[in-house]
Amino acid sequence: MGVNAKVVIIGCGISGIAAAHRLANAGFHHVRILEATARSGGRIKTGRLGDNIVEIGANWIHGPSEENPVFCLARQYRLLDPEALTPENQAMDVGGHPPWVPNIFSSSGRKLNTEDIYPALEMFAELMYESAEFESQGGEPWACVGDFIRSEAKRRAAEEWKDIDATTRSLRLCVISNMLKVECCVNGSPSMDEVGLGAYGLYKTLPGLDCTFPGGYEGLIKNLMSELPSGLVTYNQAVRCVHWNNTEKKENPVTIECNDGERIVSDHVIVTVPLGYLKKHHSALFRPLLPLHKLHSIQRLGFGTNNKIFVEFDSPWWDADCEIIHLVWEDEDVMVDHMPDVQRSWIKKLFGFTVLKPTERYGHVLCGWIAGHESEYMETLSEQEVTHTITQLIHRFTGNPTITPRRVLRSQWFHDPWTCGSYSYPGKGCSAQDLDNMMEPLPMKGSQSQPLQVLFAGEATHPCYYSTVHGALLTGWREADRLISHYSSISPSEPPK
Ligand code: 6YU
Repeated sequence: MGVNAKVVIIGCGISGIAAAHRLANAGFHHVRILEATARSGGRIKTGRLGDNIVEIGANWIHGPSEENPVFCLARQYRLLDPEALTPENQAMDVGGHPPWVPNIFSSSGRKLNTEDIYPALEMFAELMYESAEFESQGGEPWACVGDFIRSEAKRRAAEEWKDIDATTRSLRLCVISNMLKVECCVNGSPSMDEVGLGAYGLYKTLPGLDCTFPGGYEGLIKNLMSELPSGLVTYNQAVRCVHWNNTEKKENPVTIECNDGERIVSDHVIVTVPLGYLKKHHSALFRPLLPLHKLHSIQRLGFGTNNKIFVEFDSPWWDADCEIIHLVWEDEDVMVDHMPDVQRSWIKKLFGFTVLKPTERYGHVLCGWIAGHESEYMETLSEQEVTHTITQLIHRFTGNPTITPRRVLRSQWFHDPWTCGSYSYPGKGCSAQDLDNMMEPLPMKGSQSQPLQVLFAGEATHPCYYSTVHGALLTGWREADRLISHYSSISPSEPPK
């Protein structure tokens, strides 16, 4: 019967593709993906800036080593550079923070001496490490990571840097502000004040030094798609409503209503829409509505915006070995990571740039990173306004008014109607239970109705790898396996449909 069950998957991102792949390989003949847009990949999206490939969405394989299925697939499809495949690369355990060589500029147009501010970077790394420990200790002396970092940094600075001159001490606190903005990008949160301290440690890292796809992340999608039966995906087919638990229907208890009015009946639906979309549309997307505990978890989990601004130059203004550029505002020793006046000061939220390497492949291209409401506001500006503001910023921090970007390209994830932001983070008051609730299929256990009508996959449903491609992929496999084992446990005498 399993192979005859009708399964509809909503969304053709990596989790939807992974679920379809697994089901098709297990012999399920009636699998369909409905995708709102004209393309596969969702938040894996490779674009172009002039002659260069750039990643509009996911950038790295986080923790490329044997336990990471994205790494294993990329290796199988021969999509990686030789360095990424070396045992040394796979064994490197950097705890999610690669040791990049920095250049640090300040708002008064100086390049800072890394040695002077190194103690601030070290203190920040310690505090982030400690933030992750509260989860296992079961206690939360502060409600959010931001409060913990600020109050501890203030206390430790007074104690440990008491003999340092006031200007350097203040500058180090400004560096902590900058690092909080980096963390907003890493976490996809508007501010570290929104990230729950008790749940921060739920995220787990894998060993391996983060690597990129030289030919673009979308190569992974293309390879996986080429192994699916043709015609399995219907593009430009947005789903409006999932009608489930129709107790009058013994067969195909789920009806999927599309935006164009088409109604598709099925036994199971795997919902992979992003958490941002779910937050906004859950009340229209499900009939009957989702159970309350699931709704509360959807609300408690955070989903924020992290955007990139690619900037190409004729020649570099950073050091040859530089991998990351930090822009430190000298008026931020109060350790702020969000701007009270977003319209006037949105650019202050951009923490800096990563350098696209190797230069022989990319030329002189930087990727600026900006998270939060400031990032969402940036999306509303014209490309010219963004270019102008970025140019002014670089002039101010380098003290060189002649630097001119050749080309600029930015992502706009918040205004993407099918994503509504970038990725999820554990909000204040979140716990492991919320992630369990996210992945729980419907109807709930104990119900008399046909089981596993609505299943949930997607990055925001992974208990410890949320916000990543490998997390999303694993959730697709998980939900496919749930169906496969459901049918393999049903006795063969069960009447076929
Ligand atoms: C990673 C990285 N990375 C940067 C940026 C972004 C993300 N991620 P999808 O959205 O893909 O698919 C859903 C589909 O559903 C989609 O196609 C829709 O069109 C469709 N849909 C929606 N509504 C529909 C409807 N009604 N009907 C039909 N279809 C509908 N991950 O591993 N490495 O470098 C980055 C990054 C700018 C935006 C990332 C990264 C996140 C991944 O991209 C993302 O998780 C997956 O692609 C999601 O796949 P999916 O299938 O779930 O959804 C310490 C600590 C702290 C914790 N965080 C640390 C981790 C850091 C995360 N880092 C990210 C960083 C970057 C730079």
